[in-house]
Amino acid sequence: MKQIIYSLFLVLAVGMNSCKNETKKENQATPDEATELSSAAVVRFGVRGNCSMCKKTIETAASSVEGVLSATWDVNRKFIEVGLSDANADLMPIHNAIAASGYDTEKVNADPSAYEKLPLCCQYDHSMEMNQAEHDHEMEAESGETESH
Ligand SMILES: [Cu+2]
Repeated sequence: MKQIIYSLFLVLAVGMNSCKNETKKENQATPDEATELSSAAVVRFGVRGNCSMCKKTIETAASSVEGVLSATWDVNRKFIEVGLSDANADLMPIHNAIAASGYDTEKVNADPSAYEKLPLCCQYDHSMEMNQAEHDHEMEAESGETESH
């Protein structure tokens, strides 16, 4: 239990320190809210990034694509959930828009010059795992525990 609490704290602390000039989180739609739209399809795919500034850039890029109703990027697990007006819509324009803004997706690598222009704190690791499972952070904490009696 302690480990889980510790790792949650660690994730929060890392997230808060990663960008000093990050803007306040606003209009955060949860995945649950998005799936309640009965006429819309929601798709999920991996996108790399670091912080809430990245989140804003990624979501703005995805939202600029026609047919995208909502876009919510998960900072901890590195994926985006995109609400589509048409369930059969081609996803490549969304991948391309995100890549053009400087971020790697599962299918398209970031435009290198856009990546270079990102704030230093947003220049994420290109080997970062995308679409992470929820329990991954628990495992990281295990190695850091040095308890003695
Ligand atoms: Cu960032």
